[in-house]
Amino acid sequence: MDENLRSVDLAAQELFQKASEDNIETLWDRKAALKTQCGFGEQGVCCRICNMGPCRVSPVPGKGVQRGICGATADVIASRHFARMVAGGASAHSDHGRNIAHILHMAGENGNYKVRDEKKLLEVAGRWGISTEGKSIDSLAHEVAEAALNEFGKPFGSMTLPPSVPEQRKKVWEENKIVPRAIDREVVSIMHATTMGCTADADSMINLAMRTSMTDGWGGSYIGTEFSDILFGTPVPREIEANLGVIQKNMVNIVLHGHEPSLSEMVVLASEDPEIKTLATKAGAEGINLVGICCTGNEVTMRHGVKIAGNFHQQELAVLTGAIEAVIVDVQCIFPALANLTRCFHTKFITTSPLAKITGATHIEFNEEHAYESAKSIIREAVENFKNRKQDRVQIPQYKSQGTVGYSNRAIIGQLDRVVNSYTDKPGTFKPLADCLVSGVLRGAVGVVGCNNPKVKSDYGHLEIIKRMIANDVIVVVTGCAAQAAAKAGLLSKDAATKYCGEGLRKVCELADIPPVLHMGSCVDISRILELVGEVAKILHLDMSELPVIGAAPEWMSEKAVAIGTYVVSSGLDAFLGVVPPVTGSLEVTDILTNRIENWVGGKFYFETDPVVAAEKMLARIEEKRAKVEEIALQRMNITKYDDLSPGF
Ligand code: SF4
Ligand code: MSK
Repeated sequence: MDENLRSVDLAAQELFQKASEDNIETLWDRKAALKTQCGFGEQGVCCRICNMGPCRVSPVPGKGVQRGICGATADVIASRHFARMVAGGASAHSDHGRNIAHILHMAGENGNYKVRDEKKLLEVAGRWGISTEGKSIDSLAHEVAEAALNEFGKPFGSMTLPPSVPEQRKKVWEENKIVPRAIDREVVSIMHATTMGCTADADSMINLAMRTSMTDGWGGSYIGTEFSDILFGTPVPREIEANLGVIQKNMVNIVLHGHEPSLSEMVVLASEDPEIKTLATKAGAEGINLVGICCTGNEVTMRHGVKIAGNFHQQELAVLTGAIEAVIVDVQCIFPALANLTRCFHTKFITTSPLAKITGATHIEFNEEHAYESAKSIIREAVENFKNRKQDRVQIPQYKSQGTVGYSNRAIIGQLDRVVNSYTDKPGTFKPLADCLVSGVLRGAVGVVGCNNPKVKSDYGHLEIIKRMIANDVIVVVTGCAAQAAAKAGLLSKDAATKYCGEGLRKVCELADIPPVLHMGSCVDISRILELVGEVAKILHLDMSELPVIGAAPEWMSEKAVAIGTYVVSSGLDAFLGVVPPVTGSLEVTDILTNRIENWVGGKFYFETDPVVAAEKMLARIEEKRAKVEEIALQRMNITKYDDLSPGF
């Protein structure tokens, strides 16, 4: 494939060219080698659940083989596969949340991990119903961590829901029987229900998948975000740079890649250690340059301003610059291909988690009990490797953009407080944002999230959708690799407001001093978006499904995105997928997800591969929801004009 068709990113295009000149394989070559991908798999109608199979059934009703050996139809097979994807994604996010809870449990004044945000700890303790009186910060942290850890295997009752869930939404979940029980229990239930000889009804299967997805967004991911904020600090806006141009020719370059911040936080600290700095100077380097990829990159950029080297599709490209001393990874979204690729250069590929050992990598297990020393020994490997770099093989594309990251909800409220009107009720809420939505200054809000996928041109879908939203006065929030695509394209800069936005959004950005695209963090931080939407809905006395708010994953690839899409829809919002999920071999499952599910929970999936068409549909859907929003809000607040309550912006 022509390099320019693979990615809209000029840095990526330059390195694709280098890879092909040097005969080095990348994901695009492996994609091409697969030739046509399996149509049965792509449509979700190949079942491998028991060893009578695999059974491939026809995606066309009435034509070809209609049932697997046990009699399972395309509807059964596709719905089971979808549910297992949800369970896989929910497990990854929730296990991440659990690990952070364990770290909080070991935090202490004299330990490596400390409580950095006491205010957040007190807030979270309140929401778990834990009394704070007379307790030291450390013992409170342990109690909160224990309460969260008990949520995972809770034997009775249902999951403790955050206070940001509106009452109307809870009722919808109760009516649909999708109030989640314990986090682990729902995942195990899916594995049970999808095993041979259990659920063989698409409606029931999707219903179970919905309940499981809720343990992710409102459970494991929510815990992951809140506890990371307690431990490592709630993000505040900070200026950063993004794209491969952040790699420095004369420095030790270390890529931090993966998801969980427990290791990367310690690496950031260790990189400042005088012993490590001296080692770098002795090795002939001007210093240590940490750069991030994927969600670990998002975590450390939000809290420390670590520069972003790129998103999912740039993990191999960073190595291709020839200037990376080590790629240090924790869990999730890591290409096993990095083992072979790094061998073509001097780069060390260091795995650190027992959950993500990779053949051919150097495994140095991260020991959380001795986190700082452990991080130091990992980073030492990188520094000592500087001398092995072949400077004549170095090619760093000179592309990078500036932007602002770190919009936690507390930070957003902080910005909104700058424009609170004298007689609006009180500062410290999302009310100005709610005002803007009701008045129509902002037409709506869209969360653009998710990965890159070689089935579509890298970053194109993210950027097209984001630009079309902000041009039409729809504010955008971003997480994950979509956030990094936006950062690379300069859309996280405050200047983007003048360059790309409609009049209403531009005014809001000027007054609140924000970019039109707000970086809210990593994939687990979509919980921040849920909290924001829930709180705005509560201010307006609406259900989340009644707000002109939409989620989009234009280039998703991971099971985690399927879990996210499902909890977004279950929370009442539409989810636009730019890559079609493997369910289209079943008309029934496709109909449930893109149509009937709306009657259950108020939101639905759209499968739309053309981002221009997707953007048009999103804007139309926002306007459709808008028509109701003001009327409903006025009615429920028992006033005749929303302006009576507040003039808004
Ligand atoms: Fe085939 Fe049924 Fe076994 Fe699936 S569960 S592999 S459809 S026999
Ligand atoms: S890292 S899940 S490629 S967004 Fe969260 Fe990026 Fe997708 Fe991984």
